[in-house]
Amino acid sequence: STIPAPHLPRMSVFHYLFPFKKYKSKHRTRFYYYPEPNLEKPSFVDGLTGRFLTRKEVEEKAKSLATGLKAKGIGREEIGCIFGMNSVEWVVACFGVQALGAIVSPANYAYQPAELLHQLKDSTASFAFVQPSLLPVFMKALEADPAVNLSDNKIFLLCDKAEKDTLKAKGGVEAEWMDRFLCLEELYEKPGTPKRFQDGMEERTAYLCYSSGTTGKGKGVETSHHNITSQVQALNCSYEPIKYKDVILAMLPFSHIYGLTVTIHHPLTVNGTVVILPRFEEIAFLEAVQKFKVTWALVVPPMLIALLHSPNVAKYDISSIRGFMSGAAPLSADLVQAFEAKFPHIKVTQGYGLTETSPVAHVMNIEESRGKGRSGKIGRLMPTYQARLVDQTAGKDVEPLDRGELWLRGPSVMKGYWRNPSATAEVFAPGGWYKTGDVATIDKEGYFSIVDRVKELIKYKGFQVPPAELEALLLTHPEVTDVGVIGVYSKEQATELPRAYVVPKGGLASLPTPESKQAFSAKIQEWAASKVSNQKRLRGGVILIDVIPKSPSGKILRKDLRAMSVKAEEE
Ligand code: 4UW
Repeated sequence: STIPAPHLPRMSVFHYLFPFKKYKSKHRTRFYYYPEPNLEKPSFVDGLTGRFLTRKEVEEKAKSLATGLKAKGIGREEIGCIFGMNSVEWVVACFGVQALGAIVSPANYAYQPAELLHQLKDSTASFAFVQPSLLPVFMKALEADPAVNLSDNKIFLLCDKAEKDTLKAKGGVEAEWMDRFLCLEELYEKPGTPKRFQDGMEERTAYLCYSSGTTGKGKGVETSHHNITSQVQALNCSYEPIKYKDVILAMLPFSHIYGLTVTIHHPLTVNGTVVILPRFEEIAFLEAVQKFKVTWALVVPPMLIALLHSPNVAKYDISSIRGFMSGAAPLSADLVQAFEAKFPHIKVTQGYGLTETSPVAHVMNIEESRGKGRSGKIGRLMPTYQARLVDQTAGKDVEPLDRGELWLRGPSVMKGYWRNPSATAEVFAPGGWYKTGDVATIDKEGYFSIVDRVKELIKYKGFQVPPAELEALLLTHPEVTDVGVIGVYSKEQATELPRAYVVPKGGLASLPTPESKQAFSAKIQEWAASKVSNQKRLRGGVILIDVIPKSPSGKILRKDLRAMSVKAEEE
């Protein structure tokens, strides 16, 4: 169990972050802002151009957008997809939807049409914001299925008027799209006063991020307003919180709960400044750190590897950084030590969590970890959370210090999977315990370590890669009879790599020479790469085998495939 967060606000995400006067006197506590908000301070800065929005501007634009959306006939509780890389506009679109009281379903900008289509259909999105450069993927997704409920007047460009005009001047199909769709600025109308939530409305869904959970394809994770507000409140009461004077770098995708909560919502509660980069790119990162004197960055382990080995770091002044917070994938003690030895002024710590837990459930305090032999551990439980370690087969808690599946309970655990009661029932145990599918241990002092994963998921550089999705795709290839996909760990890259074990049509015998086998593997690898987003590519290779190991009920025995990969490594 754990300490409670002092006060859990029961209000919408929008009112929590941008409280209006009437609300203030009744509910305001010292935890909202730390210290008083300076409405004129840059809140979100474009890390490439330096263009920024103050807190007041974000609020005004969001309210203007909400009125504009309403004028287009979009109502509360409708679902709006945001399909774009991190940008200042992304933040405005997000809070515009929240000010309206509708739901944001953010989509990964790396999606290929089929992946995007799955999310649009499954979430039943009825309006969308699309970055102009992603329109070709977006339009292809729409063309693939006319049943998607998105008409031209409910598709908006995630850009300002100047960018729209530039694209229009270029001509071609882009210019046609610019004529068809409105951009954010063209939507703005007189800012209204967002409706206050009545009691219980904070349990409404605010976000639908997509996660495969323990098995199968991506599912919409219903994150309520209360889930998010509880989470940021807990973050402010835990570890070494970010502060007013911090400059926080946001380069992890906003479409993932890690970027969404930790780099948009949390900094707003302390009125920190967020420098936005569309994605992690070494030189852009170093330039932004130097130019904006970044103090704190949210990362995934492969970014630390890239910086550790980069010859470019020495050319920039990165002395402003006080710490990196890593999450979304295992961070090894070796990597932390190597990094801290090379950059002694940077403290590296990590958190653990899931889309389903909004996301942070554990976090390591830097002072408790440095030089105390605890690097590699995920830290203690966050305020508001309760945890159990459970023996799956016996169905009861493990003995102290033994390993067990991590079960979590608390106000930031999702409501469930969107319109998917059977998947929801599968991951919740009686008493409201959420079964994470990760195996953990806890030491005598209360520090947790993740030691294994019992669910199907593969993580490539922090991104989810659902094996079932790749398997379903590969089975559609005419020369593939059967397939099983697993993740293989690469220490050099500090990430898992998706690997497919494939049974070729006609069996292994149909490819008698090593060259023919190699050519077949390469063909499958390339074919898959053309169909999926970058992170799902089969970077761990395509291995040809005669039969995929399966249980009597026909379930792929991934542990046998994993054993095969370990054996091959040893040879
Ligand atoms: N060590 C080992 C870790 C770790 C980990 C996650 O895509 P999702 O659903 O969600 C995330 C959440 C990222 C995140 C969590 C906590 C945190 O503090 C933070 O910011 C610092 C970011 O990625 O994937 C969930 C799965 O990812 C694995 C684990 O298997 C989990 O079930 N995972 N963090 N530190 N594994």
